[in-house]
Amino acid sequence: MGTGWNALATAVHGAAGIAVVSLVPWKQAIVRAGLAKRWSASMVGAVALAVLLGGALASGIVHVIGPRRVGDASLLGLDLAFLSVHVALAVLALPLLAWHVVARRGYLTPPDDARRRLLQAGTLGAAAGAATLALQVGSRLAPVGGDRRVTGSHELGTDDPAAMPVVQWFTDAVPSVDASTWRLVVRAGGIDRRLGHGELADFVDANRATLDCTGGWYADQDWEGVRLARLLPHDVRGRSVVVRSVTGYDRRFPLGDADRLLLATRVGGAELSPGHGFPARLVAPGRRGFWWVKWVEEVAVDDTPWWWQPPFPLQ
Ligand SMILES: Nc1nc2c(c(=O)[nH]1)N[C@H]1C(S)=C(S)[C@@H](COP(=O)(O)O)O[C@H]1N2
Ligand SMILES: [Mo]
Repeated sequence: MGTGWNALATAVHGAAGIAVVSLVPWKQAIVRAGLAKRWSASMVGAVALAVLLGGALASGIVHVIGPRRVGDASLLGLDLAFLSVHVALAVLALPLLAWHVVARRGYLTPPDDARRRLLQAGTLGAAAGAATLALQVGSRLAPVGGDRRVTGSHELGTDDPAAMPVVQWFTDAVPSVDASTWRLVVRAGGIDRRLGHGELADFVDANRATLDCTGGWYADQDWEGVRLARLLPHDVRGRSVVVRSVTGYDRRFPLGDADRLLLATRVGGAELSPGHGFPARLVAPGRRGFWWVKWVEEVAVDDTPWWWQPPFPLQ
């Protein structure tokens, strides 16, 4: 699941980047005329925007074709990969971009020019699409930047969990969980079921799955634990299942996914490390890393639609 959409989203995103780069020669005249004027607040904003976008484009390109990391630095627990720099600069640029567009409204061309504009945009889109395709085919034939997935992520720590990065959302940190007092609570149909670590570790459902972090790396591992569906009553009713960490971090899934979701207690044949989610962490095949809730303490079925949550974890 998701792989087709991921590939499409990655391709569209790449094509948009190429389109922006290819517009630079055309926009140069406008930029030069703008810079010739007296310095104003809006000009400072435009220059800052250009710097941020330039940096975002450069780091995006380096992520695709270049080395994987900016040294070994770690920022707020995130792996400081080129992709993180790319995302950070793009997020910083967003408010400036909105302001720039609003401030320049008066420069927009009159409506009778709309047809020509549309044709230009269409041509640009098609050309950027063709260039992206050529790049993708080209990088298959002559691989640069090493082994990458359709999401653009680089392989790191496959079959070697100790070499796999430990990643938290910047709002979260590795807790120390005492397995002797820890209980998994499963709430469904008005009944709470509690399982201790020993009980949970008895299950041997296995799944080889790819953890693919939006920070730009992925790893294949052999995960072992219990399928969520096995913990729920056979006649369970509800629309979604929410999986919550001892830290409060949670993600909600369609109830129909319970069969594919694995609550893992082991990886690569050994107990999970604290960083990777001890005593139990979710394995959500086909979904990006941020769905793989670590340090799970609660699994609850209710009638909330699964999409009733922020697109990214915010807590
Ligand atoms: N409780 C909790 N689970 C979490 C996160 C988090 O911040 N808190 N981060 C997610 C993200 S973004 C990723 S990529 C994976 C990383 O798993 P790992 O640290 O085992 O490599 O955990 C996910 N599970
Ligand atoms: Mo992630």
